[in-house]
Amino acid sequence: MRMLVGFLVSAFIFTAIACGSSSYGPSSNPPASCTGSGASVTIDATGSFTFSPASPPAIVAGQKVCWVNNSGFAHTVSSGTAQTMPSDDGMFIGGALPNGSTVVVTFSTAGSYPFHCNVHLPPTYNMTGTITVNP
Ligand SMILES: [Cu+2]
Repeated sequence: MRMLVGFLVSAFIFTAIACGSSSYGPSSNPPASCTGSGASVTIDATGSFTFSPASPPAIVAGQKVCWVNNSGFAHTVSSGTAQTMPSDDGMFIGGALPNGSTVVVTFSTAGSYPFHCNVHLPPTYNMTGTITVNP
């Protein structure tokens, strides 16, 4: 029995270490990633209902931003400042960001692009950020 417990602990530790690497077994689902999206900036939609970073370093017109959600919660990437009701000002096309997904947006025109999550709205949440696009 003691050996079995030791084995299980070892197996758990091995599994935990293995999950930290970039290789996954055929039956496991790798977490969503922005790797390979070509994006210059990655923004994490978190389980504490924030975007991280909320205001990433400026990109240049024509570059991409990738939002990734491995939080276990559903989020959205919606254009404009957050309102108390779901809203989207249409300055860019984001969309639903369910757990395990990514949204990649190409920003072709210089400007300041606020974004927010339409699930986690004020006054309860402040799930917002801004993309700055330089010419
Ligand atoms: Cu959200």
